[in-house]
Amino acid sequence: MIDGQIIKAISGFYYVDTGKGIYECRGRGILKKEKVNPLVGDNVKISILDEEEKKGIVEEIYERTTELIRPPIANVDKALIVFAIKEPSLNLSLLDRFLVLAEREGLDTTIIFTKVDLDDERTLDVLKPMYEGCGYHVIPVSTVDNLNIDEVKETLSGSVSVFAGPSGVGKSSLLNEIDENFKLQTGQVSEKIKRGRHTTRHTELHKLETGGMVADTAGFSSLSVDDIDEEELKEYFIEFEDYDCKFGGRCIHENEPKCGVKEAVEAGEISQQRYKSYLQLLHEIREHNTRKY
Ligand SMILES: Nc1nc2c(ncn2[C@@H]2O[C@H](COP(=O)(O)OP(=O)(O)OP(=O)(O)O)[C@@H](O)[C@H]2O)c(=O)[nH]1
Ligand SMILES: [Mg+2]
Ligand SMILES: [Zn+2]
Repeated sequence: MIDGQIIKAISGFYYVDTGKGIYECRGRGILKKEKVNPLVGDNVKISILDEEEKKGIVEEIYERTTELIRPPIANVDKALIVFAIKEPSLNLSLLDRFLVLAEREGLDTTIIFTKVDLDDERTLDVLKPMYEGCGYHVIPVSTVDNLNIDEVKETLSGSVSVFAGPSGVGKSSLLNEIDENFKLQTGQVSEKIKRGRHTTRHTELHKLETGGMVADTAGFSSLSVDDIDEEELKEYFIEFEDYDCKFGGRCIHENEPKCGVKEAVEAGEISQQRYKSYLQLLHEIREHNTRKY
C-alpha cells in the first residue's frame, strides 16, 4: 500500500497523487459502510490494482484537519470566497453563510469581489469597508482589467486553498490568470437570467508554481447552516467578539437588555447588514430545531 492525496473526484472515481503518478481509484466498500465519503484533499492509503494502468483502491483515509461539505474538500487552510459585484447579482446572505461555515472550520478566509470592471454603482465602496470592518481580508479583482491578480497570487502562495462561490462569478477565470497552464474551462453567464451555467462540475486541486495548492470547485447557490447550534452561531460573526453584554457569553444578541452587540449596531460600529444576516440565520436555525422535535 502507498500513501497519496486525492486531487480530484468525479462520479465515484478518486484521482490519487502518490508522487509517483496519479492513480484512478474506487473507494473500498468498508468506507461506504462506515459512511465516510472520501473528499478531495484527503490524505489516503491506496492499494494498487494495476501498476501499468495506474488503477487502485482507496483503503483508508487519514484524519482531516478541516472539512467542508460545500464545496466538498478536506485539509485546506485557506478559503477564498469569491462573489461577483454583479452578473450574477450579489447575494450577501449566501456570502455570510459561507463565512459562518468557514469560521466554524477555523479557516483563514479572504473575500474576493470579482467583475469590479462592471461596478458602475460603486457597490465596492460600501462592501469593502463593511467586510474589512469585520476583520476580513478583501480583494477586489477584475480579470478584464487585470486588477489585483498579484495580490491573489500572494495570498495563495505556499498554502492549500479553496476557491468557493456561486456559479458564474469567475472562479475558474481568475485561476486561469493566476497560472496560464491551468487552462480551466469557463462559461458565459446567461444573458436573460444573469446566472452562471455550472461550468465547473467537480472539485480539483492544482499545484501552484509558488508552492502550495489551490482547488477550483463547482458553484453553489444555497448553503444550509441548520446543523449549527443557536448559541454557537454568534461565535462565527467574528466582529461581535469585541463587545461585552450584560449576560456575557449567554447573550445571543437578540432581545437581551444591555447587549453590547445591539448597541454597536445602533452606533454604526457593527454593520446593520451583517446583524440582519445574523438574525436571519438565527431564526432559520431556531425554526429548524422546532420542527425537529
Ligand atoms: N466583466 C467581467 N467578466 C468576468 C470577469 N471574470 C470572469 N468573467 C466572466 O464571467 C463568466 C463566468 O466565469 P467562470 O470563470 O466560468 O465562472 P465560475 O465561477 O468558474 O463558474 P462555475 O464554474 O459555473 O462555478 C465568464 O464569461 C467570464 O468571462 C471579470 O473580472 N469581469
Ligand atoms: Mg468554474
Ligand atoms: Zn449581546
